Amino acid sequence: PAAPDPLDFLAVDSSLSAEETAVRDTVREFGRRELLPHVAEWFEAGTIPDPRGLARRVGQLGLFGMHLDGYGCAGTSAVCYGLACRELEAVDSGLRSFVSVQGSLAMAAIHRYGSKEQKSHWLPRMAAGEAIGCFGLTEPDSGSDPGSMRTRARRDGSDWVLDGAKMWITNGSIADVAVVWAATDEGIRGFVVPTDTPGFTATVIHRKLSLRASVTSALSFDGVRLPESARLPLAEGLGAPLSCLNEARFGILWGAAGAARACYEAALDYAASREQFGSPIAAFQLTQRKLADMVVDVNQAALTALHLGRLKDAGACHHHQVSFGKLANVAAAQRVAARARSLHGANGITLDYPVLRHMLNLETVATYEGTEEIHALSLGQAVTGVSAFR
Ligand code: TGC
Ligand code: FAD
Repeated sequence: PAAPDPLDFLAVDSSLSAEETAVRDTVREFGRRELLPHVAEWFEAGTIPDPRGLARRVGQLGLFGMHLDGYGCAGTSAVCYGLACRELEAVDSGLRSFVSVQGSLAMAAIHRYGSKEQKSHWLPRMAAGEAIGCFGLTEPDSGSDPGSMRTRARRDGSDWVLDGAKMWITNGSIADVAVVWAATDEGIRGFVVPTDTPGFTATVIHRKLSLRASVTSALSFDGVRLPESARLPLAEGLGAPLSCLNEARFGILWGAAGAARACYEAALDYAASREQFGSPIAAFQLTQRKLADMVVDVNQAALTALHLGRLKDAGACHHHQVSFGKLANVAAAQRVAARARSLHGANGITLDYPVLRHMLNLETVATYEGTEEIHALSLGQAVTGVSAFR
């Protein structure tokens, strides 16, 4: 057999189909040419400077809601969607978030729970990147326990009136439409809220030290009046937003494999070129141990992602298995990023190298879409049959 390729040690990508390989290569090329040269600057500035231009470009490539069928969406496999997330997050977690919030959260919610009118109105524009969506579940006092939300929608004649606040909402201030989850007398319901509706405000959250190349916002609803046609008719109860989270968590477990790979590749390059004590640092046993640990984590994460992708395409991926992937792959990526950063010495703390940027981003990735504790409890529940959330 041929010697393993250091950049794909277990030859994980050798089992990709021609279509999957094409998606991987297209998104990788897009990332390397159009995003990577700018992303450190965006991270430093704490924003994405032209989100509408970026959205249109991502729309042209067909990446928004690419795993959904109809309404202008590409209808690819879950593995293709995962590969796109992997390649985007190899550039920056914030850019994967930009795509996954739109496709896996806002569009997926409308696609699964929306009326025909809601789907025809929003999905084609969102797929094309002409409209940007966000997803409001978390609140200032309700994060891991979304069932405790205080945002309320009450009926007023044939309308609904929405009051409350959401916090930490990706793309909130640049969105045209917000999918907002609220408590009602009938249980938790979802609403499709155009962001120009009177009473809706979005405020950018500043001073983040993680996921800086991403817009994060606080939303507030002050008597936002909505017609009944704004309610997602098929969404009933907390299970509805949670099922959207499964879609986004699936993208994240692939994305984390991409961030891990990028850190490992940077470390491999640096180890070969940086000399100390008369040798490249790659020649030292302690450096090789770090690289060996990285290559194990990177390849295990890639295998886990591909396996869960195959299960998902077969309609057999349970949400506890998605929790397994999110927990395992984000933790692997955090280990890889930390080792890669240390291997870069002082250079590793700058934006001239990608490692600390990824390491900082991964703090968010380990927190959103269910913290590591929440996914550990999900696995605990799955294997013991006992819920320990409360
Ligand atoms: P619990 O009673 O267990 O569940 C309520 C109902 O939901 C069902 N369910 C799920 N359904 C689908 N997928 C899942 N993952 C599900 N988890 C639970 C469950 O079976 C039940 O159904 P039914 O029919 O019996 O009513 O609910 P709980 O209140 O005990 O909470 C469970 C818990 C803690 C797992 C859940 O609330 C949770 O996942 N918490 C974490 C919250 C979270 O992940 N928030 C993410 C916000 S969005 C975000 O972060 C976007 S970042 C995006 C980016 O930039 O990329
Ligand atoms: P808390 O729930 O207050 O948790 C604090 C700590 O307590 C954590 O360590 C947690 O694991 C632990 N904890 C909580 N419950 C338990 C328990 N039962 N057992 C053990 N430990 C527990 N949300 C959205 O709705 N939409 C978005 O687009 C979005 N984008 C985000 C972007 C960024 C950059 C960030 C940072 C967050 C985003 N979020 C978004 C919010 C994210 O989903 C929440 O931050 C996350 O769910 C955790 O909630 P919390 O921050 O309130 O922490």
